[in-house]
Amino acid sequence: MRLSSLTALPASVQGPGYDRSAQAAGIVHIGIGAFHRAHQAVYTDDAMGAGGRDWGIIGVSLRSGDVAAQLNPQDGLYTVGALGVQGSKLRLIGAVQQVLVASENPQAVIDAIAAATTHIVSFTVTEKGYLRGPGGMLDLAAAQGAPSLYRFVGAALAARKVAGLPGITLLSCDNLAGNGAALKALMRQYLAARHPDLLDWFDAECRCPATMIDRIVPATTDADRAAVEAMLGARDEGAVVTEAFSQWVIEDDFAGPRPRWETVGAELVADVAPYETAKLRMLNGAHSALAYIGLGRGHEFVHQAIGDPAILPLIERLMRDEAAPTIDAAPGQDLAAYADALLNRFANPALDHRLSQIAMDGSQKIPQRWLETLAWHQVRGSRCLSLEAAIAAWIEFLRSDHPIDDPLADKLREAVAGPGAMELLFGKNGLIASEWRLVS
Ligand code: CS2
Repeated sequence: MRLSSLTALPASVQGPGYDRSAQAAGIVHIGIGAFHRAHQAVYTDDAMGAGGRDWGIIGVSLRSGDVAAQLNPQDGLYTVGALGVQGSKLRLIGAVQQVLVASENPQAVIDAIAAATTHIVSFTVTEKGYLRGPGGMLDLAAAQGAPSLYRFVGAALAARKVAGLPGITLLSCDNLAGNGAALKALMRQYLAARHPDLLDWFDAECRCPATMIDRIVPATTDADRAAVEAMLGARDEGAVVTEAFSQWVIEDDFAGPRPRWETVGAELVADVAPYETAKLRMLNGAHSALAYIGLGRGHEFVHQAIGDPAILPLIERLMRDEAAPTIDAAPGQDLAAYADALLNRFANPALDHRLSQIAMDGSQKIPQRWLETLAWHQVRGSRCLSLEAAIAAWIEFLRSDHPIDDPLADKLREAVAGPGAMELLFGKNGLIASEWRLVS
């Protein structure tokens, strides 16, 4: 039996605390993967449970029809399993109303963003989804080509302006440094090329707040779906599993109404930068190092790599001695405690988080995770032995027979094939743009 036919939930499973059928959609989310379903959709579900109205989510997949096929037959419903050392907890999320596939029905996506009831368009399109080329500038050819977030948002903004509707908030929930400002700059480059008449309206009416989003969400496996089925008594093709921990820090700068996420655990702040920088350089920086060093030592999961006595001290050093000193902490932000908490989360044996999932798209992740830390130390003349080991492990990984899933895969393979790999990757005209430069 499919989840949608379930007439009553088991007592242990919490369901939506509001009338789903009475909610309009206020949010369009582009990139409705497991991460969104386990993170922002849960906060939004909670916000509606706490009395917020009309914050239903229309999910969009840019290319693949997989999530639509999982969720639409279930009326958008799915479960989130929080796996902790103390056991797991399942809940049913009702915030997602439907999933559109942009490559199949582009106009529906534009209409959803242009609807008067929509106030927020949020994004988890991963680092490469922003289509940044050299120097972090928009790759305009890619942005105008096959389904890109820019095309849909650009067309919808034009429709909103013509209809005399207010602007909207574009909320990046990806692991980019300064994600709000980055999205704004990229969107402006697109508009300048395709809809120059919208630029002033965009600047005046729209907002792009920065966010720090955090929850570790491994790709769902068949075994996870079977375990959920046993607990739920029904088949949930859209199930996601995650850790108990969740954090969301959001810059409080919205164009119009927003859910009261701050009443359900999110932090709305004036400046996200210290949290975002700490997360990128400590959590994600450690993650990428664990991935390449761990895979090189034959591990499969994060909890195995962090449990390797040859790796743990490197990761401790990376977080505490290399990354933490580069962060201008906010009042009350305790980076030593943050590192302790991260080590515990990485060690969670209930969460089979694949190193190969993190190893994907290294070219898009490494600048903000490692190279900003290295640049900070470079100008001060200090070394980063752990990050140097991590870079060496990445190069070894690129040289190994692991499949390389990265938009620059071919160029990376070529760069590391012969001598001078460091120069070709990080030299003056190297493949990876960064403030940090190899000095020979
Ligand atoms: C991970 C992140 O896959 C990766 O590269 O580092 O997805 C990480 O799990 C999340 O950012 C945690 O919030």
